[in-house]
Amino acid sequence: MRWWQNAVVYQIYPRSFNDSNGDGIGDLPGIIERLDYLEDLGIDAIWLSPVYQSPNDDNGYDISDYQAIHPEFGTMEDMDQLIKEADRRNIKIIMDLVVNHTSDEHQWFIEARKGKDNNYRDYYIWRDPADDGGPPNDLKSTFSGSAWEYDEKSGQYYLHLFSKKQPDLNWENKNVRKAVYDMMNFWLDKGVGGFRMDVIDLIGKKPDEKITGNGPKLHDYLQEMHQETLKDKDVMTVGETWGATPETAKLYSDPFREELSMVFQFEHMQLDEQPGATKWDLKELDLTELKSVLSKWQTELGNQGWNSLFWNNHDLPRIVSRFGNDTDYRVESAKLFAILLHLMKGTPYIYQGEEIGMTNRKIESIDEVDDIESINMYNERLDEGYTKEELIRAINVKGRDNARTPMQWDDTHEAGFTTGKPWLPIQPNYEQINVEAALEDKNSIFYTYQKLIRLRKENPIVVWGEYELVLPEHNTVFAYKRHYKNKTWLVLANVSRNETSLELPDEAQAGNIIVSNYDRDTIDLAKIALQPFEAIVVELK
Ligand code: TEU
Ligand code: CA
Repeated sequence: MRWWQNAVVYQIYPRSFNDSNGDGIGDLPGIIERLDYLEDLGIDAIWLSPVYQSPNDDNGYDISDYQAIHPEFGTMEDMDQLIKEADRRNIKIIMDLVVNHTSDEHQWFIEARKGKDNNYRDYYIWRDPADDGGPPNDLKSTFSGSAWEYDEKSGQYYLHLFSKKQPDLNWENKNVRKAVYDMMNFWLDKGVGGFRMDVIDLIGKKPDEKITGNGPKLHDYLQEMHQETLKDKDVMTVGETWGATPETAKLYSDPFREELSMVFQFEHMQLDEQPGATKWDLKELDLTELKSVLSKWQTELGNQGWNSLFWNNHDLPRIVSRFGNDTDYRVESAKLFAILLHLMKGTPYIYQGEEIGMTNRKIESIDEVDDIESINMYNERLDEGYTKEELIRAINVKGRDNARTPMQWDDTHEAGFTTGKPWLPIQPNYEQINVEAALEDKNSIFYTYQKLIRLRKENPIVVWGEYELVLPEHNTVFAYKRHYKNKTWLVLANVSRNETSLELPDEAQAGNIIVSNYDRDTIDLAKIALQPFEAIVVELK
């Protein structure tokens, strides 16, 4: 067994975690101050969103120096200290590796821009204009508009699949690859526990053929990377792969192929958008689809891959507001989604604030928005004729600021996040929803997460048990079993605000109740009445 197979990872978005010096921006010393809290929760690793030098066009995902810490987050000494202090608590630090692109203020791009014969020119992707002088083709940026930006000086365009301040690196250039591997080894030598690899499925792109994800050389690069950096190191790696299917996930994570430990797949996070459209084109979730997608991932990887399990990250809306109910059943539904996910096979990830049931942010106008993706989409779609109201609604439902409001630590000034003014406003509900209150209430969401993490450590059935979906057609109950040796656990979750009756007369007798979000201590499987958003895990006799 590898250490990450029974581990739980906690994602920190450093700008919004904890500010130690009152400038309104979370920082590395602020994280160190809260390590005891994370140890108490029981996590094994922290995925740290980028803390590198950056002009912050995309909040740190535009890196201008991979081997320097942004002064707003602290110093390299602080970083070393964080690794050391985390290690004392048996917590590993997983760095965010953003190597599909750099910042346009990275030294490599500053050089490359100097002209066609510069030594760094080929570190990036340049093309001549089309015959009409326009961009080489109609590839689009994820952040709206063309993926090509014109460079006056050389009369060529460069590729940027994200903002124009995030030029794409040319992975076909072996000097680029070598430079990335050297940088990774710098961090590995510092003792980091691994990498989360930003949009790694894009590095094999063939822009002239309009292939972005899953390009022909992608797996060659990852195998080469493994040989040059990860080999023989006891680290975990997780690739961010929006387009992954179970088939391609196995290519990344089959241990014999020596690429990555696992990937983030996003199929379950795209079920509330219209098929073939974008995340902004909203649709109601159909629970049977969620059940079938997650069950497919649970069963199809077999021994050739490993799942990562998540509902949230810094790009996604809060799960309790998204698929749960953040008003009447906030506590119940937050626990329900925790139980559903943490009883599955794979490595669970918790995004900061999820463990206390933090909610989406509500905005009324575009001036309140920080996220570049939302702002660009808003401007583009206004021009296309959408109304302000529908765009604000889409941002309220799907915008990335939803997950980025500062962590709510207590009910004092600015939720205990900062002594100054936070970079993004604190949510008005911080007086009720905060860490201090959660720690004082033995029935809080926090303690459900703590318990679920402990269950994984103490019960091989959670780590290794075979998964079986029960009642696939039921449109409000998500139920599944895990089987291991001669044990079976049944997970039952009523994903709705209505009481739901259920009959499972053919089941074995219910035995011990392992977890429950309604304080239940018995259950009769022949006739079950599930409360709104009730979730329960029971061992079968
Ligand atoms: O995200 C990849 C990505 O494609 C997202 O922009 C995604 O499409 C969108 O946010 C969905 O809501 C990664 C990082 O996680 C994100 O924060 C960065 O902005 C992006 O890469 C560029 O580095
Ligand atoms: Ca600070």
